[in-house]
Amino acid sequence: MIGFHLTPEQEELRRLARRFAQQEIAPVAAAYDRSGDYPWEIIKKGHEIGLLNESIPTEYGGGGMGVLEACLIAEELSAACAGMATNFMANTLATNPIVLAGTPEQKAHFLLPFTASPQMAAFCLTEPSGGSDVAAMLSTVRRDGDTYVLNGTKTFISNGSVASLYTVFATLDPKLKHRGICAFALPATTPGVRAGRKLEKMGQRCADTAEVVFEEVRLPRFSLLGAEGEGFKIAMQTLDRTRPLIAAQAVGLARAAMEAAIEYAKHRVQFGVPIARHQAIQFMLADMATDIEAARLLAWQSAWLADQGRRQTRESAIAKLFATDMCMRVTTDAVQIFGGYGYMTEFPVEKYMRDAKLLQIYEGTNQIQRLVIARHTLGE
Ligand code: COS
Repeated sequence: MIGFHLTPEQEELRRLARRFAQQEIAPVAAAYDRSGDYPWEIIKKGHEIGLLNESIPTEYGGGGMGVLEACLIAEELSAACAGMATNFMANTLATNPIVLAGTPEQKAHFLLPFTASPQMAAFCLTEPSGGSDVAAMLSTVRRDGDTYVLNGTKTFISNGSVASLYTVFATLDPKLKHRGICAFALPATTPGVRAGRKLEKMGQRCADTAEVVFEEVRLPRFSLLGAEGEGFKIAMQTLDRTRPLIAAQAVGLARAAMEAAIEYAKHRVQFGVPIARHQAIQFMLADMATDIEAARLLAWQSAWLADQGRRQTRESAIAKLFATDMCMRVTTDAVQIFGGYGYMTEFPVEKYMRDAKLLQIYEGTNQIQRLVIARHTLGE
């Protein structure tokens, strides 16, 4: 039996997230977009009501929620501001390797103090030389007695300059390819760790994106997540669980763009009638509504599979690909429906379009998603 209804708890969570997003985030989204400031006030409130760290088990101070619940939150936050949502979601991305691969002692050590107050974590995978070919990373780690020594530069790191906790990937030897990669958890205060300048972006401007540099960073063995050489799989398993959230984010952002377009089309008069009466506009709105529904179902399906403990690499890639390409189309069409006004910064839709572009790029470009889907489709 297939059911598409949410449980009363999930409905309540959705209402909570929607209320928070519409009351606290939406009114300040444009101002944060202009200033590019990091929205600590919003993060603090989100932490207070349990919308941060939702995926961390309750015994470590988190919300103990599944991927589906995380999708519900992501959709609602993104409908108010995709950049703010990215800050929340990057925190989930970064803490997932600890949740997935940490021992109970590591989880208690890294997560308990972290969840006790509003703090952020960052997932340090991408490097200046590349983000798609993870196995080719250049950051290195070497054993030195009872310690590891980490060196390398990571870039485009969400929450990079504001995080107090990092999960970092580095290789024992680049020649080992994916089998040499190790995953570590470490506090940002570890000597040798330096967050670089915040990078200026086209959209999602209040989302922190920065370079993080590791210079002779000495770590105890306790920092290693999983076994040596398991880092690649930990990163992939993490992304399998977070790509549905990006799909849900795309649904929320597209929904906001469609709602703005509907409102505008009902009031903008051309040729003597509101433009919503013209079939050209109606068909655009119909396509938006259809695509949004389809994308949400894909996001929920991949999230549901993850919550069943099933491997859903293919499904999460499909959801991420379809939903984020959909979001780019919908936000672009929303600007089109607004016409000249849509291109002006005093209306919200140009921000939606700028914010949408990043969704096709981060957490694996959509070309990488196609590659993953093709390999699974070909049975490789
Ligand atoms: N779950 C578990 N294991 C996985 C996996 C997954 N999702 N994906 C791959 N693996 C395993 C494979 O089974 C293989 O295992 P064996 O060593 O036992 O053979 C190993 O990992 C290597 O896999 P593969 O050969 O597919 O690796 P590739 O180097 O070809 O890379 C892609 C695979 C391209 C899919 C990967 O590098 C990727 O996802 N890149 C994008 C990364 C990304 O999203 N970056 C954004 C940064 S985060 S904002």
